[in-house]
Amino acid sequence: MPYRTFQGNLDGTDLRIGVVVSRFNEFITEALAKGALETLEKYGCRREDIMVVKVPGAWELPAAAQAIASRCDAIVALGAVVRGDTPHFDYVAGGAATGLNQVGIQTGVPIAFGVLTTDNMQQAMDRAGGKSGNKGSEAAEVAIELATLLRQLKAQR
Ligand code: INI
Repeated sequence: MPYRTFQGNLDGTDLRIGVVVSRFNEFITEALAKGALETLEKYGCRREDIMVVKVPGAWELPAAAQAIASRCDAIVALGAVVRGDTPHFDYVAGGAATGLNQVGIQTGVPIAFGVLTTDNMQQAMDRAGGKSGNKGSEAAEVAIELATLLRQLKAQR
């Protein structure tokens, strides 16, 4: 007797995806957004089913995700928090991570965490289309996989 095993896939057709992206460190976050949007389209998401919402900084991402969750099958959250000389980094990065996690759990809409938290700009650039890939693109894949997985699970007894 086989186990009943479930796993999502990368078929983005018919998925409504929200992309919440912060403008702080914009040249990084725009590269993340480009990677995410290209990946969503590559896997079949239609432009009219993709909602892009821009906010000032990573701190504001949870509020934006909360506002659109009921209209999305999954959300991609993108931001770039770069460590400075003050504790501000920890508050902003921690608030974004905790807030997005809470919104995902409370709404049941999966949120892929594509918020970079790095020690410096070079590390951020490396992860926004540089030598370490594009975390926006990876987050978009995760969003599609989770949305398709949850769809399967909801259709099961
Ligand atoms: N927001 C970021 O997205 N990244 C940062 O690196 C950052 N730093 O370093 O301050 C940042 N701050 C702004 C914050 O997200 C809010 O927009 C602001 O505090 C107003 O609520």
